[in-house]
Amino acid sequence: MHVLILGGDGFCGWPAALHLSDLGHDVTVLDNLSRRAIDLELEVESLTPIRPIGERLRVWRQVSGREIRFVRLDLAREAERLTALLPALRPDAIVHFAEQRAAPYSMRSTTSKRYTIDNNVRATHNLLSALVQSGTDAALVHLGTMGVYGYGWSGSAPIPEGYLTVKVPTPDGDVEREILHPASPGSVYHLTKTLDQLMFAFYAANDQVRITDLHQGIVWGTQTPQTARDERLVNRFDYDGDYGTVLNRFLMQAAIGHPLTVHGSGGQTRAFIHVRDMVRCIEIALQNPPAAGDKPKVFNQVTESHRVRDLAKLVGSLTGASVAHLPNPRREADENELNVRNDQFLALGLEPTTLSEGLLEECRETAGRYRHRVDPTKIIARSVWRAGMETAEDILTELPERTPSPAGPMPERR
Ligand code: NAD
Ligand code: USQ
Repeated sequence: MHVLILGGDGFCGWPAALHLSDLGHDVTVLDNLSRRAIDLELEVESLTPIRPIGERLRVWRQVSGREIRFVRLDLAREAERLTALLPALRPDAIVHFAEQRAAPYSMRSTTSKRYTIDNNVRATHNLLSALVQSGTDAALVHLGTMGVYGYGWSGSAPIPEGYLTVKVPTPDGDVEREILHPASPGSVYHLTKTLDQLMFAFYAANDQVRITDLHQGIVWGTQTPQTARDERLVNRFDYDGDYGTVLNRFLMQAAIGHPLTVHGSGGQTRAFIHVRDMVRCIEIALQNPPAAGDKPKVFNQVTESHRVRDLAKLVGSLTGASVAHLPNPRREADENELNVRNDQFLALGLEPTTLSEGLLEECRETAGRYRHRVDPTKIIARSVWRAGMETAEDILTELPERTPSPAGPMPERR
């Protein structure tokens, strides 16, 4: 298959591109490198020393003998170029990772709210309209989010995969209908994913575009067998208050001797998936596209759910890290249940990597190995959901000289 990976320089897109290339698919990566630009804006760097995209692709050719092409294009702003590119590339499938994906960044300022809406909504719509206009019959796999369902909307009822069967009262009695699960976004970022869903429903019905939407949980871990083949292929690891996600942040915090930053009570329950399982899910989704004319196929791309405070307890028990309960900069339920159906991926052969298998390895191999690259002043989350909400002060402003860690002594500071 020729697979076009949109956002293929990012945390999920890069390992997915290498995984598919390793399987023998012909891969083209498209990216506008905006994520690297946001690092510069926020004055942060990936914990892992990611290499420029040209070097990444050169090294992959050296170690695998396989070519991955690269196109630098802004999906939100270069619709005409995209429309011309698709018939030239003739992809069999497209995987769409290319959106601004951090909820805190999307709430940081009016400018970042507008950027997130403009970037994500236009990118998705430009893609759909370019597929139609160019007559490109490629199966589309999009990365959505568990957050489209909201947290707590259905209490302890299992969250179905995309659609809900409801009874609609009519004068002649109730009729059953299958509807998109009600959307309940918790941030401007999550809002863009709920808007994406409506665009997919429309283009699948009107233009018979074949679409799979993967409602993914929080991805943890860093490396896949392919990104681990050479240090210059290393995947990115975000740890800062905007882009760092909770479990990877806890691992980084444990590695430098920083207390684990639990927001509020830590009763928030979220769904998780390891990066190795994420790439396998992309492979499975590509093998099982819907037929033309079908409604979008939705998979819940998650393997396990945990409360934030339980994750902190687990990481603390493995590493000795202490826990700090900080004011929550987000408006979100303090406690919620989360019961997610993920039957489709399991039935199609996904074998989940559990936290208990992967956590220590991740502490040692990544968070521990690169802990000297942490800037402790970037750890506390300070993007608030409403002006005036309380945030915490820095807990550390300098890295401790030596921190006990499963990875051994601390390397030289940068
Ligand atoms: P990321 O920011 O690391 O990668 C996104 C990539 O898309 C970046 O390389 C960026 O430069 C590129 N991009 C953004 N806008 C673009 C545009 N207009 N044109 C071209 N390229 C553009 O994010 P990620 O963590 O790899 O997430 C990938 C997708 O998966 C996102 O859509 C995200 O919402 C979804 N997702 C991620 C997670 C997670 O935990 N990381 C969880 C659930 C869903
Ligand atoms: N949290 C803490 N301490 C921290 C960081 C986060 O307690 O140091 C809490 C947050 O308040 C929140 C939960 O942990 O309750 C999850 O936060 P997160 O930053 O790990 O994840 P989130 O903002 O939900 O976003 C991430 C990805 C996003 C993806 C989403 C999947 O950045 O792209 O869509 O996970 S999901 O959460 O399932 O919707």
